[in-house]
Amino acid sequence: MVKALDREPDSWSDLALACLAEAIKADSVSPNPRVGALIVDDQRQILARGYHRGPGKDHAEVDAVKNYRREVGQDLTGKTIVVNLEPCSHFGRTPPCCDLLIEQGFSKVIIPFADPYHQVAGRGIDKLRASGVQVLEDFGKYKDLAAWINRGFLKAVRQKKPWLTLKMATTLDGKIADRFGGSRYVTGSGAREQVMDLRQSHDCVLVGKRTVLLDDPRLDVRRTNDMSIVESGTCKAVIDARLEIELSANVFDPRFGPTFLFYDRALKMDQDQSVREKLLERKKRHPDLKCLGVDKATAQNEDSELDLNKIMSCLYDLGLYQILCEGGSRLATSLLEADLVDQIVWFVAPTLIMDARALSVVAPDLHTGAKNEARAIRSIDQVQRFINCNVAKVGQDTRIDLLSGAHADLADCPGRLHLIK
Ligand code: AOF
Ligand code: ZN
Repeated sequence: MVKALDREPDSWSDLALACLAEAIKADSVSPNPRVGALIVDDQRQILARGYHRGPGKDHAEVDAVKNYRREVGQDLTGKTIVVNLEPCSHFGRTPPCCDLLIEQGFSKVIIPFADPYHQVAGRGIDKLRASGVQVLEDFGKYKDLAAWINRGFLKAVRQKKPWLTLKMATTLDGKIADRFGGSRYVTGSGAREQVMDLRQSHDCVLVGKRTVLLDDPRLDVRRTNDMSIVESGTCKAVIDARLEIELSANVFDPRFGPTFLFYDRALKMDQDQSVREKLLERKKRHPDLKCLGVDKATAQNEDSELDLNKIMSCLYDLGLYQILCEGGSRLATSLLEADLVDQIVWFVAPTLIMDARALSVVAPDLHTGAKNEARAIRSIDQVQRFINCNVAKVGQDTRIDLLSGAHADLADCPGRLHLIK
């Protein structure tokens, strides 16, 4: 996944990029951030590298120090360390990194920004400076990329909500399936390969009931390696308010990874034996299945859906900070209406279905019913607008990367990912 830089770093900015390349060697480390570290000398030569491999494992700084000792020597006096997050100052799963850096005699620490995590939040910087270590908050032109690779962590720590990416695959006329629900292979193999990357780099794949009923997706990661197929599971979240998904569905197959099932909390367990039985059956098939009861958005409305804000909060509480929603149209529409979408990856195939009844990618009128039709009528000045960050050709398809207006500061990132990947 990570290519070595093809030239020697000639500025702090290039070291910043090399540091980010270390950080993203780990795919998903939630609830922790992706962190890389470089130990460099006065000539800005990289002497040792390190990165964080996941909760409970060494922090990047510790990994780099261990690698330095193994590969270079014991004395770190006067060295500089480049880290893509403020060194921690707290006893968490591991001891404070700032103490280690002080003990080892580092003279300079270069970071992009302070860690917003409440246990750190500037204390690491203060402690280092109080001990005479120079701390520079300077990742130059790569400060936004540093924020991008930790967008899940940063949003979760600041807002107690995960980062939500919506993936769409449509025809030119905005259809995700034909009128019979057939949706396989809207886009080509290149786009599907990129969806595997998205699944791998997110902590959890979220889908609605209808997608499961229509497609019975596995939502796992499949890659072709030397003619053989390598499969790995993903964590999945499925919204099935009334427990209508068949027990035999792939989302309940433990071979494809852990699953969270969100259902309507108002379903009466004691009164309705079948609800209890359905939950038990599902847990029997999938030992890692967690069933979570959630309130409806509006209790008085029968048609109303589960409260998506609550589901997002649950995912946050579970330590899942970067969520990929893979449909369907109803869930996507509701997430967009609730203003919960941070990023959209939209694949468009060069095809037209030309059937008005084919399933549209976002279509509120399908589920709000006639009584809510007035809500669905919007004039052109009421459109939801996104920032167009990057457009790329993927085989015959087009990938459009979009961000919500709240993330304008990250708008250049999707087009610059090749710098670190
Ligand atoms: C990491 N890796 O390389 C750095 C982190 O409880 P712990 O020990 O896992 O600490 C997690 C916190 O430490 C994390 O939320 C972040 O604020 C800080 N820095 N974390 O996982 C690292 N440098
Ligand atoms: Zn640390």
